[in-house]
Amino acid sequence: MINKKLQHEKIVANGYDGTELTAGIVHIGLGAFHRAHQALYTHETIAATGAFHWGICAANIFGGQELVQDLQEQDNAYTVTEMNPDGSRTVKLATAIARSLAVEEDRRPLLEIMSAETTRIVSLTITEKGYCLNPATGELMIDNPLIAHDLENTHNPKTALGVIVAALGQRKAKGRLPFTVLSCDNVPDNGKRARAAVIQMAEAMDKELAAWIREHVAFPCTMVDRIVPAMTEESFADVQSYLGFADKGAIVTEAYRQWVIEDHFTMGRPEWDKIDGAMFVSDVQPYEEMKLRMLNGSHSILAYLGYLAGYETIDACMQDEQFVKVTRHYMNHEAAVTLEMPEPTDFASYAEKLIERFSNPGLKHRTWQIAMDGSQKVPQRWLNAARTLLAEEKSLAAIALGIGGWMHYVSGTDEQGNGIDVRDPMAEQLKAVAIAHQSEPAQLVKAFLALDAVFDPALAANEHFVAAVTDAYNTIREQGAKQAVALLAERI
Ligand code: NAI
Ligand code: CS2
Repeated sequence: MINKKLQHEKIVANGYDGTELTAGIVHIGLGAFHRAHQALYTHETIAATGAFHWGICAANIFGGQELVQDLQEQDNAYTVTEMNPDGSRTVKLATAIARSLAVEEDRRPLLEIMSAETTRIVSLTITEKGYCLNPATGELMIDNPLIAHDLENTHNPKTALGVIVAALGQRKAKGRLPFTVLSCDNVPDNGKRARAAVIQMAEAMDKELAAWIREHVAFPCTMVDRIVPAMTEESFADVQSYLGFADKGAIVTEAYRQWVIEDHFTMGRPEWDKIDGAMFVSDVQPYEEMKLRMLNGSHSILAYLGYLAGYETIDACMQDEQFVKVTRHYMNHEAAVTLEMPEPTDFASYAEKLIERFSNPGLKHRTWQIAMDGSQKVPQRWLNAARTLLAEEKSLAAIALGIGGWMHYVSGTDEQGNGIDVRDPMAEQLKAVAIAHQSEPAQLVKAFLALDAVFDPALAANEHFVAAVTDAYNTIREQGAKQAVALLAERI
């Protein structure tokens, strides 16, 4: 039964209370995004189709234990507040999560559910770093300590990859069909990368299992889009003041959403395309690249330059005309021109829609949040476009400014001399580079570019690229990020 407080006149309830569900989907990564995107899509699909066997069992394997407890206290039901650009909001009740699990130490309860007959899909939002891939090459980082642990502890692995391999091994042993692995992270070719990572992991554990996975398991690619900022005390308070009660599982997002899914599932899938914004296609790649370069690439430019300029949120950046001008220029002249789409695409309208979405005053999306894990995000958001622009002898001034901003940011000190809380799997290495070369900017830029987990050697050796990044880095160093953006805005 849904907690009574969530049955409320201001909440769109959508018809069922969750008790009739069985978990056809196991989701790993019960964070903000899953609740506002896949779990809501699934909720609305079940409400529309009555397919109660597509309930979700959502698990956290790294952190997020408190959220699981909070959700369990309200029978895993929670509200999704959609903030419209005009300031109005729609609050929806989501009840597709049939069960939630916190499996911090012992992964075996999760493995049991993943190998159950009823589980047909294992979906993931485990962040870019959760795939343990070298960001520049996409290869599994076999010497990553977590991977090394899993290769020794195949029955109680720590990583999502290890858990997937172990669960597939159990299904094979029991003669069960394999579930489909559905990556919903902002990773290019996310299905292909997840497949390569899982197969490489399996190869190191059990070659026969690896061959079975290669032959039988589907890893569809997806493009996922919905801006979902991490909840803050202010956003919880705002939801509470609107609803009149506290919802510890609440999430606040925009009205916009999109989900493009490669239609390749071995044990069926919900009819997600019954719901607005979701569609099944045969090839996701062009949509995914467009979104990664246009939306996420802009986000990262705004995150690094905006943070250094003292803007706490993306909507605050968008109140600065120079930031808007540089973002628009980046999208139209450094991202869109590098994309190849299967059909004519109106990039300029897409860019304007993104500017509208970024400007939504109802979304307090912190620049600090987006700046997180930059070593994993920079290659896929900017560097493919950079390579194309260099080959075509086109300017990449906005990308160079983004990279220069990233280098300042990960050095760990802001323009006022305050420390920056840099969250990144490579944080220590990045800081060491900055400290070693702090008095020689040109060397510092070269040393950052020499990090081959982020920049490939050919790019790092390209003199136009090095010159553009060095110039951007120095401008920020001498004039500050806000002025560096203004100077670029004047030139474009
Ligand atoms: P979040 O911080 O709320 O949740 C992160 C989730 O990832 C948690 O469930 C955590 O347990 C899990 N996680 C972290 N490191 C992990 C690891 N090494 N292995 C396994 N699980 C791990 O973040 P949020 O907003 O849910 O975003 C998660 C991912 O979803 C993003 O990294 C991105 O790839 C994707 N995404 C997010 C969007 C957003 O606007 N928030 C929109 C589109 C995609
Ligand atoms: C953001 C994305 O955190 C980030 O790095 O750029 O999570 C962004 O909000 C989503 O991709 C929007 O779909």
